[in-house]
Amino acid sequence: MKNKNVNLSRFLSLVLRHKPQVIGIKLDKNGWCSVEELLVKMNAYGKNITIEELNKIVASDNKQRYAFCEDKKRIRANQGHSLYVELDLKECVPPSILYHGTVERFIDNIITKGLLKMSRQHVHLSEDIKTAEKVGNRRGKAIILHIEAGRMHGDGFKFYLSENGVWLTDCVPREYIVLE
Ligand code: HQG
Repeated sequence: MKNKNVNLSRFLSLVLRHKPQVIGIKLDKNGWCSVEELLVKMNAYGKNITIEELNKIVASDNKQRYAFCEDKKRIRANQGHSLYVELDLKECVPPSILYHGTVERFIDNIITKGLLKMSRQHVHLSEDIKTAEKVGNRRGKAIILHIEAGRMHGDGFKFYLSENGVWLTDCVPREYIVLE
């Protein structure tokens, strides 16, 4: 059951952040899609899921990746999109230091070009080292970069805090990156 939900959650991430066309749905400009249509199309695609299972995934996802709108008729991913969607992110003042977990093979490039958003809409940063370690460990042995977010903000860079607590920014120039 747990594995089934992990699988479904991964699939939801694909559909709601990257490729809704896989099951033939469209997201609106804010990233929302109809819950009813999502369930029908996922089941038609062979991903058996009930509304109860979807509710459970949304409520228990370890990173709160998904959210329902108020009347629960629509659903979207809170962040992490590669598709362009307007999330109406809250611009916020960041803490003085934020963290980014990456791996050795990217370091030379990061030192040359800074942190870039690559295929996503933003560079993702976290408030704690543990989260950054998890993010980096997805790709190998995590290397943690300390980002001088307070100084960046003072210099005019914008920061956003997603609904699920991920700090987002457009890029991090190399001079704000401290390699530990
Ligand atoms: C790296 C997951 C070379 C960057 C995670 C990262 C996170 C560069 C990769 C969320 C670079 C992009 C985001 C440069 C950045 N040259 N490599 N100039 N600038 N990179 O997946 O931060 O499970 O787009 O270090 O837990 O790894 O999807 O970003 O390694 O929260 O919810 O390029 O995705 O969450 O990879 O992960 P990603 P990320 P979910």
